[in-house]
Amino acid sequence: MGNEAVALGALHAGAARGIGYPGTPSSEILDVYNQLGGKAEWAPNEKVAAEVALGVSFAGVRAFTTMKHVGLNVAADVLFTAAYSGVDGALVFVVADDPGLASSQDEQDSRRYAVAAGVPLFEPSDSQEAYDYTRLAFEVSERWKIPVLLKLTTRVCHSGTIVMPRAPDTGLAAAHFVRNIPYRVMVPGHARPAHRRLRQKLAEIAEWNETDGPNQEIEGSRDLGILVSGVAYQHAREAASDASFFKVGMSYPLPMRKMLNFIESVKRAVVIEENDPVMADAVRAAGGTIESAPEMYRFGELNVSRVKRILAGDVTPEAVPPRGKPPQLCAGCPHGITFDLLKKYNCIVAGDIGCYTLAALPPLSSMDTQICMGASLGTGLGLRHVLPREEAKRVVSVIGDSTFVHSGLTGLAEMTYNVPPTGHVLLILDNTTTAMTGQQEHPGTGRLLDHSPANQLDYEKIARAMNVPNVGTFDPIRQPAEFEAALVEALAKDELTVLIVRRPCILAVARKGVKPATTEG
Ligand SMILES: Cc1ncc(C[n+]2csc(CCOP(=O)(O)OP(=O)(O)O)c2C)c(N)n1
Ligand code: SF4
Repeated sequence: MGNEAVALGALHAGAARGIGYPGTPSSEILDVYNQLGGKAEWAPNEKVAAEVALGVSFAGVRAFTTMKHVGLNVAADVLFTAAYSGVDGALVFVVADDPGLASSQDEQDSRRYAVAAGVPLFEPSDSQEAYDYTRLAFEVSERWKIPVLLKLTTRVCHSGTIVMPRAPDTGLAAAHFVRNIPYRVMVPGHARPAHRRLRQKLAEIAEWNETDGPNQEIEGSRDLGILVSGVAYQHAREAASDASFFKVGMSYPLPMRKMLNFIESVKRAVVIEENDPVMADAVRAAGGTIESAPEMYRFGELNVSRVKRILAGDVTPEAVPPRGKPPQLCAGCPHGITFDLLKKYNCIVAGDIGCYTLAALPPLSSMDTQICMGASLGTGLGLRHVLPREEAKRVVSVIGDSTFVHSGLTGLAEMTYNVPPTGHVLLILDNTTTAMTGQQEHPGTGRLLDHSPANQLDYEKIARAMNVPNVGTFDPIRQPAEFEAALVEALAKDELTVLIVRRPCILAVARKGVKPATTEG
């Protein structure tokens, strides 16, 4: 599997540590890396993960960080300035995009981040390349002292092809600290020259990509030439096996001279790329002429038949795939009880991301907003601030435990700082795991990535330390009446209330060998 290949590649590249935050389709990488003997850890969120990885690289050794595409939004602050500071060992951002939104709130294209931040980006098209490009990403990062993006997509992460590994890297430097204040303290006076250094590095890397980059020309008929990257290559090869191909392995900085030569060498040139027209725009900006997919193919994943349609210029409506069974909470999921209650009291629910987001769908239909991780606090407070009193009093923010640790803590600080006139009610749904992405640990579970014991955050103490006047913890299955009474009381008050709704996810309990810290009996 592509994700396993990345883990093996990182291990063979001698990475000292892999740090990430789970998110489909990237989540397996760190677990596999840990099973292979690598040092892996979950961070509270992607920004922290990227910062820890940057710190590891500042010690002169190799580090990588894993996340899904929206995680890069959270880590972007680190990425942009780390591009200026540079790294000392190596730093690879492994980012998994989700074209078609199999399990995400948007289908952004991470290649745009490489252009915006000014960092090299590799795009594997199968497991072998996932392995090879992981190794190459560490090498490029170390050679030019620059963070490197490795962009995966769902099909690359979760499909399997045979991988031939290479001998692991040896003779890597041990961790050590060398003071270098002008390069690592990004105040304006240091950042201005750092920006110039970054552009110089990118110019050099662009030249390297022209001559030595992992780009491949596949000879075929000169009647049709296809410029392609990532998994789109697999679909295009099958859709037009006679064509010539120029397959881009490093998509930023692009090997533009080679691309233009290829385009000029064929009668008809078409770019096939998933999601955004990144290469199409770049070719045209460089003066090249190339056909690209009509706008309708920008949405969703490509496949062989869609590529055939693009090549045929077919813009008739596509067949709508049969609707699958809508996802639902597991039977007996503890989240169900909470949303039954919120529905009963006609609450306006500012929701968040996790299994509990399924409460937005019928039959519960009892979540009103969901934007990004942690947004339940801010959006709920915004509604409370301006809605007429009777409506404002019905607003409740609901967040899962992993999401609360990821990005709810600052929202809670906002709740206690800019207090709405009607107060506010926050429910933390503590099922003692990150259920949605496959039961990963986090700082609130009291266990590390390998499930060994660790410090456990205490949400009650956190809320009290932030001066929330009403705080309580309830087991919705063992204490349904008490939980309901506390919710009713909280909705009636013009005060701040945090209720921790604690009941382990039934799948986490069932998982062999792992006993949730708060499971009773
Ligand atoms: C920035 C970002 N990172 C990762 C994800 C993937 N993701 C979605 S929900 C979630 C956490 C779910 O855990 P929790 O809040 O505890 O709810 P549960 O699924 O356990 O009910 C994660 C990691 C995401 N959507 N956005
Ligand atoms: S995996 Fe756990 S949290 Fe998610 S729906 Fe099932 S029981 Fe609920």
